[in-house]
Amino acid sequence: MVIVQPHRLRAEFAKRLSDMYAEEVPAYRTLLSVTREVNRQVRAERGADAERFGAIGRVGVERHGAIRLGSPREMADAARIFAAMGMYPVGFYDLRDAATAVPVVSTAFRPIDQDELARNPFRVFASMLVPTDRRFFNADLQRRLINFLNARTLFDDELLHLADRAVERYGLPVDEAEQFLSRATAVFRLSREPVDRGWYEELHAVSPVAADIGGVPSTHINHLTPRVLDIDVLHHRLAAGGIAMIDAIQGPPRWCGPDLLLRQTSFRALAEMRTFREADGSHSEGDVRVRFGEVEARGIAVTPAGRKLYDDLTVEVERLIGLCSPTVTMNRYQRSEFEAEIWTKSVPLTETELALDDLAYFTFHVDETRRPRGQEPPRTLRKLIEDRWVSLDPIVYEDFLPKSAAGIFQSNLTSDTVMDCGQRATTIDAAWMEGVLGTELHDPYHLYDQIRHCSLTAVAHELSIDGGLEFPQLTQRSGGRTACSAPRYVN
Ligand code: OOG
Ligand code: NI
Repeated sequence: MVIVQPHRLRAEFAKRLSDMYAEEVPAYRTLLSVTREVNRQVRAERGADAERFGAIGRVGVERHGAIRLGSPREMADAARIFAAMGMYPVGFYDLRDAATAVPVVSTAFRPIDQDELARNPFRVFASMLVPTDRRFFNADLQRRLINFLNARTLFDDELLHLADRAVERYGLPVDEAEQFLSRATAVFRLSREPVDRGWYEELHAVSPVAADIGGVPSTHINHLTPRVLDIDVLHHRLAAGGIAMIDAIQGPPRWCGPDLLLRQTSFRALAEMRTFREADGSHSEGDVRVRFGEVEARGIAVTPAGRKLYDDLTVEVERLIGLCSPTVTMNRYQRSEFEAEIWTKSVPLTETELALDDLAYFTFHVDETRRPRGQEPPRTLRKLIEDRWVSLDPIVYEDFLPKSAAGIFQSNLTSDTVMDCGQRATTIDAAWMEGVLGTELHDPYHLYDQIRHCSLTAVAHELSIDGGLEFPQLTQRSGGRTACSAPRYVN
């Protein structure tokens, strides 16, 4: 019997969602075609270098989606659906504490093995509303919101059952795969069901995101994000083409050193018609602006030290810009030039230096052309790099940035979240989220560290460095490291 394996389910699901979203939001189609054009151009200009952060085949189909759920049960159900497609929760993002607070906590479902990422890296940023957070919702609203959310079913039993079967059998027979994919895609289609005006507006007054999640009886894909090789060119081209872009590119600045982490930008949410049910039972049409288009450029994953440097620089740039204002006001271009200047002074300018300072993640391999002959190999990674025994390849950042995520949420809302800062936050952390999901919540640093570790184990083996090679490592969580293995299965 032909079994459709998880990576094929994932690729097909991503494609179906993308086709559906392009039908629902025509501007997304424009975004895709401009993205393709820019990628083609960058490839023609930079040749093989354009593929340093991923083969063009991967980058061309690469998307992330964003979904917003209401309750622990919905989150746990989503985890089952994504597990069927080889997507596992990675990272914990608390957007309630961001400068632009949003009443959600999030994780990202994504493939975690390198071979799986290479096959199809589709990932989904999944946010969950926190109705128990008193800073946003008073006791009465919390109770009614939870009742509303508990009364709805986003993922039906048949879909969940198919998902569990796919996990057990590592895929599904063709007919069941079809069932699974069409049901899973349908969950995220924009519903035409009337929305209760009073309820929606009551939540909207607290937070537009709360209304988008808890004000309607179903869910929908919020946005899908293609990956572009030059985000500055793309931003410029879309803006010049009359698409209302948000001003900023979120994340690191454009600068002369290696691309790090993630840079994102989006076009403003578009008005979509929805039917509302009024208090007297009559129906009326209205505009809702919640869904938008986003695009992203991915760079190298950073180590905890690299991340601290990034976070510190972000704060420092804000501080310096704050010091200059209001005497000097900078436009977007001046601001990003200023930021790039600070980066150039503070961040190593080459991949090799980033590796030597343990600021970013790479895989290493013995460089047969440059490796010194007739010498004993050194025992430290530093010496192996300095003496050119090994060359390095960047490990791509596969995750998200909470500040950018909060910025993306907020930049697309028409009003602010109302918070009562006198109230205490409910304590919700990664361990809590892991309990909700009922499955391991992976730490992104450990995933990157493991990829680096495996490549260095292979280097040590190849160079017969007995007794091991010295290189930076994270301290392991309980449960330990999984073995470095070849791909678990073949196409
Ligand atoms: C999610 C916003 C975060 C990103 O790319 O950082 C996000 C949302 O709007 O639901 O998608
Ligand atoms: Ni996004």
